[in-house]
Amino acid sequence: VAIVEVGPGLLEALSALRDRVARARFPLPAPGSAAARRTRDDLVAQLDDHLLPRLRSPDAPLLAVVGGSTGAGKSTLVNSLVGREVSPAGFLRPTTRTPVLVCHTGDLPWFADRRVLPGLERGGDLRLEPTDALPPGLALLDAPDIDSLDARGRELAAELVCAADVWVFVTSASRYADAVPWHVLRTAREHDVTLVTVLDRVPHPVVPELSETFAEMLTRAGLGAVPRFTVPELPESVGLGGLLPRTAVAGLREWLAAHAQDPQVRAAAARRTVDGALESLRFRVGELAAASALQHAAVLRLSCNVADAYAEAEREIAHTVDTGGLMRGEAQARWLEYVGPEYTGTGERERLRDALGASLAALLRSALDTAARRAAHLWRADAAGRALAAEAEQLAAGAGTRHRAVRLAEEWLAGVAALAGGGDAAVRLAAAAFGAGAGTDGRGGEAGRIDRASRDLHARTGELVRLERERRYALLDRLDVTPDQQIELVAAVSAVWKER
Ligand SMILES: Nc1nc2c(ncn2[C@@H]2O[C@H](COP(=O)(O)OP(=O)(O)OP(=O)(O)O)[C@@H](O)[C@H]2O)c(=O)[nH]1
Ligand SMILES: [Mg+2]
Repeated sequence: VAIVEVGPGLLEALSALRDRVARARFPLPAPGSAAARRTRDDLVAQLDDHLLPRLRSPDAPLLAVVGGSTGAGKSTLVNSLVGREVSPAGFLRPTTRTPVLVCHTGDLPWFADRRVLPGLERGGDLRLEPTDALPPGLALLDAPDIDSLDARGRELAAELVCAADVWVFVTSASRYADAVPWHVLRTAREHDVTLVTVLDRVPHPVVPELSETFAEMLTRAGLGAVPRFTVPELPESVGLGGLLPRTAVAGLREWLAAHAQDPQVRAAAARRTVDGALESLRFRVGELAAASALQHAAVLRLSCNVADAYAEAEREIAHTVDTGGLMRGEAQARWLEYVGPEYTGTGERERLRDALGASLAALLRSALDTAARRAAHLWRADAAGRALAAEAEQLAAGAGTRHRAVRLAEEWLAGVAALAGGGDAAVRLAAAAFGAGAGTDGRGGEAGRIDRASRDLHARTGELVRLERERRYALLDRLDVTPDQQIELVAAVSAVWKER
C-alpha cells in the first residue's frame, strides 16, 4: 500500500532543491552565515535521509527510530520488542555506538541498499538485523544517545532522527528533565514528525506521579497529543537474557504494529511527516536565501571599498601630473642643471631622464600604496572583510606594485623617446609632459607631441590603477558570491511549493 502518493513533479522539484541547497555557499562571515551553513547541512541530510527516499518509495517499511538519552534503556526496549538481544544493552555509558536496524526478513532489501541513510556503510556504520519477530512493514532502529559527549555521536543521532518516519523518544525517570532531549523534542515538533514517547525505568511506586509530571511537561512543550508509554522498573524487571517482560512493552508494540500495518494510519502519519517537512523546508530555505542576500550585500560593500580607494588613487595621480607635481624635488633640480649654463652633455641628460622616471614611479607607488592601505583598512573594519584584509595586506606589502610602477615609468620614457626620435628631444618632451615650462622650442608639431605623450601617460597610469584594483577584486571574485544564489534558492523552493 502506498502511504504517500506524490507526483513525479514534486520529486523532481525536491531533488533540484536538494542540489541547489547543497551547492549554496556562505563563505563570508556575514551575520547568520554560520547558522546558514548548519541549516544547509541539516536540510541536505533531511532530504537525503528521509524525505526523498520516503517519497521515492512510498511502500517502503515504516522506520521507527528509537532515540533518547544514554542509559535510558533504548537497547533493552528494542530487544524486548523483538524478543531477543539484537543490540547489546549494558552498564557502560554509552553502550550503543553503532546503530542497529531491525526489520522483518522480507523487508531487508529495502534497507540493504542505500535508499535511506545513504551516508552509512552497511555492516560498518549501520548493523542490519533481520528478524521474523517484527511484523512486515515495520523497522526499528536502535540509535546511539542524542546527548552523546562526542560531536560525531551527536551528529549521527540527529541524522538518524531525520531519517525517522516515527520517532520513539525514550527517556528515563532520572533523565526526563534534561535539556538536550527536550531540545531535540522541540525540533521534532517543528518538523512535525510522528512522535511517541516512552518514560522508561520508572520505579514502580512513583509510576502514576511521574507519568503525570512528564505528561504536563509534554503539554507545556506543545506536545500534549503525543502518545505516551510508561515502563516501570523493578529490580527484576530485566530478567534473564536482559529482556523486559512481554507485557511491559505490549502497548508500544501494538501501537507500532498498528502504524505500520493499517494503511490509513500509516498514510496519515507519513503525510503528516512529509507535510511537516515541506513546511519547515520552506522556512529554512527562506533563511538560506536571506543569508545569501547578506553575503552578496557584503561582497558589494567590500567591492565599493576597493573602488573608492582606487578612484582616489587615480584622481591623485591625474591631479599631480596635470598640475606639474612631477617636476619637483630631484626632477626639478636635474632639469635646472640640464637647461643651465653648466650643461656639458649626455651626463646631465641621463641624470635628468633617470630623475623623471623616478619621479613618476614614486608618485605611482605612493598613490597605489595609499589606496591599498585604505582598502585593507576598510575591509578590516568590516566583520565580513576581516579575514580577507590579511590577504589584501599581503598583496600591498609585496614588491609587485613597486616593480610595476618602475616598469611603467621605463616603458613610458621609451615611448616618448620613440616619439621624439631620442636624444635631447626625448628628455625635453618627457619634461614638457611633466609640465616643465621650457619644453617647447617653437618648432612645428611640438605641442602635438606633448599632448600625445601626456595622453599616453594617462592611459598607462589608468591601466596600472585598474590592474591593481582588479587584484583586490580577485580576492572577492574567488568566493563566487553572486546574486544568483538567493534567486535560485527562492525559485527552487517555489517550484516545490507549486508541486505540492
Ligand atoms: N532493572 C531494569 N534495568 C533496565 C531497564 N531498562 C534498562 N535497564 C538497564 O539499564 C542499563 C542501560 O540500558 P540500555 O538498554 O543499554 O540503555 P541505552 O539507552 O541503550 O543506552 P546507550 O546505548 O548507552 O544509549 C542496562 O544495564 C540495562 O540492563 C529496566 O526496565 N529495568
Ligand atoms: Mg543502547
